[in-house]
Amino acid sequence: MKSTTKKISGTLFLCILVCIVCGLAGCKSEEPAGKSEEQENQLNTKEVEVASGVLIRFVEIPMGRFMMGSPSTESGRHADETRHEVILSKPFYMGVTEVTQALYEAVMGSNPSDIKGPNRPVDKVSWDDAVAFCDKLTQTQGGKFRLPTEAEWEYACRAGTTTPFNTGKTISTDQANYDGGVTYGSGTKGVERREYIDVASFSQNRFGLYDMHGNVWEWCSDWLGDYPQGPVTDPHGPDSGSDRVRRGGSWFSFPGFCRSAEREGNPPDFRGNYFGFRVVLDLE
Ligand SMILES: [Ca+2]
Ligand SMILES: [Ca+2]
Repeated sequence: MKSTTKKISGTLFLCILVCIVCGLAGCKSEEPAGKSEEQENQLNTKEVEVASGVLIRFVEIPMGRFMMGSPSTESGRHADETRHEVILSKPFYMGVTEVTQALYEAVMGSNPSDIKGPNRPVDKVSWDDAVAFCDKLTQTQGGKFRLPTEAEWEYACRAGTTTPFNTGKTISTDQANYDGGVTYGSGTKGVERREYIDVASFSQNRFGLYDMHGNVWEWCSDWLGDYPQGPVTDPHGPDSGSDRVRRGGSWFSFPGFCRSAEREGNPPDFRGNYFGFRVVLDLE
C-alpha cells in the first residue's frame, strides 16, 4: 500500500509540475488568435439593421500604431511590402465579417455571386460596386460607411500580431479557408474546399474579426502603390493609380497569399471571382 500511495503521490506531483510548466509556457508563447466568449463580450460592438432582419455587425477597432508590411525574412513576401510604422489616430468600426450575399442583396437588390448562399460572402463585385454599396448605406442609414484603408485593413487583420498570419507563424485549414493543398512554413496540408463558405466559420481574431485570411479577397480604398519609407499617420495611399488594393487572399489562394502583409490590386471596374469586401463605419 505504501508503495502505491507513493506512486499516486508521484503521479500527482508530476501532473502538478506539468500543469505549472504548461501554464508558464502558455504565458510566454503567443496567445491564440481566437477569443473566449468572455473576451468577446468586452468588445464594443454595434449593429445596423439595413432591412428587416438583415444586420451588419461592427466591432470597434481601437486607435493605435503598428508596423505595416513584412520583415525581409518573411517567407513568400513581395518587394512592395516595405516595413514602416503606421499610426492610426482614430478608432473606427469594422464589419465583423465579409459582406454577405443576403446583406448585399438587401442593399443593392441584386446578387452577382457565382456560388449562391445567403451567409456566404458576396463575390464578383468590383471596387466600384463595393464603393456604391457603401455610398448607398451612407445615404440610407446616415453615418459614413466606406471601405477600409489598406492600413486600417492590415492593422485590423494583425490585431497586435507581427507574425505572417494573425494565427502565428503559419495557418491551417481549421483556421481559414484557403488552398489547403499547399503549406506555409511549418504548416501541414489541410482541406481543399474549392469554394468560399459561410462567413464566420472559423475563430475570430483578437479584434473580433472573421475571415481576414482567406474565403474572399477584400477591396480596400487605396490605389496600389509604393509604401512610404518612414512613419506615417492615417495613410490613404497614393493620390492616383491604375489598380485598387485587395487584401487577405481567398479560398483559391496559396496560404502565402493570405498573409497579413500581402497586397494585390486590380482596376476598379474589374469583377474578379472571389473578390468581395467588408465595410468600415466611422465613429460619430
Ligand atoms: Ca477574407
Ligand atoms: Ca503581392
